[in-house]
Amino acid sequence: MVAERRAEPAPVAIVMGSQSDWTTLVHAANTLTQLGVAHVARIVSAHRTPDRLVAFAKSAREDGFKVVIAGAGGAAHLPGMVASMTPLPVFGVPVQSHTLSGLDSLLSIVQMPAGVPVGTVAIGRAGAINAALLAVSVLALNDPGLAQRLDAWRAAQTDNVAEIPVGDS
Ligand code: RP5
Repeated sequence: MVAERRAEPAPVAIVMGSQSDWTTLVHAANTLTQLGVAHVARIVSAHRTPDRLVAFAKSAREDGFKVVIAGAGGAAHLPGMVASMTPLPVFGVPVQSHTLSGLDSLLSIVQMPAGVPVGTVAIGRAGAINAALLAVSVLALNDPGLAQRLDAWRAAQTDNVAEIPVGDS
């Protein structure tokens, strides 16, 4: 049976390897919400739910997604596996692990062999936010309204930087 398609599918999929990754990936979701970009978030573990991973990645484009944000920690093969099964741009977020502080996640995600790219961002919250901003930049190429919102978001960020530091000297 062919699944019913939503009239306007969310353009961004956020996938993560575990519920424990959500405290990091929620920052990507919040950033997309701030910029008015619809998204869905799903737990898709490369090793605990491999069939879910294959089903998601193989149908991501026909399901209407334009960009995938994939976050994982430790032996973080989720972003690379997703990228192996979809032509969509995949941004990989290394989640900060307990044992190696996310260096394991970073190296697992960033060291893709030539031919299957994962755009890898910083470890943790900063990376999650930047992955969302990269997704917005991609979508804004064909969405003037979103481009304006992104410009405004960045201008507000600039305006919020005080020139004079506060505190004892
Ligand atoms: C990875 O293992 C997940 O992406 C997560 O970062 C890490 C730990 O998972 P849990 O043991 O917290 O489920 O697959």
